[in-house]
Amino acid sequence: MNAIIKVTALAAVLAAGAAFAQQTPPPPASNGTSTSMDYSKLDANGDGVISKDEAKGDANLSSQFSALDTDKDGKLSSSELAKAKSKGGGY
Ligand SMILES: [Ca+2]
Ligand SMILES: [Ca+2]
Repeated sequence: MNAIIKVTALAAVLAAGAAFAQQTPPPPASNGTSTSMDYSKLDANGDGVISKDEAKGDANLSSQFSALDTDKDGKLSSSELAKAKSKGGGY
């Protein structure tokens, strides 16, 4: 009897744990460069860089995309955005 209660309790704990895990949103992919600006919002897939598609969410950023993409890899990294910001170009 005791064993059955233990097993039942264990199953309940496991079920609760699984439910909890499913409800927990995945942690944001932070590469140590989390910013409070719209950057994280624009990074729709959370890979830490803004692709050309993602930049379309911001008309200003989109229009300056090629100028800001200094290494021409088709993505804006946080450092590229930081450089743009330090230039005082809005982005
Ligand atoms: Ca992205
Ligand atoms: Ca780039």
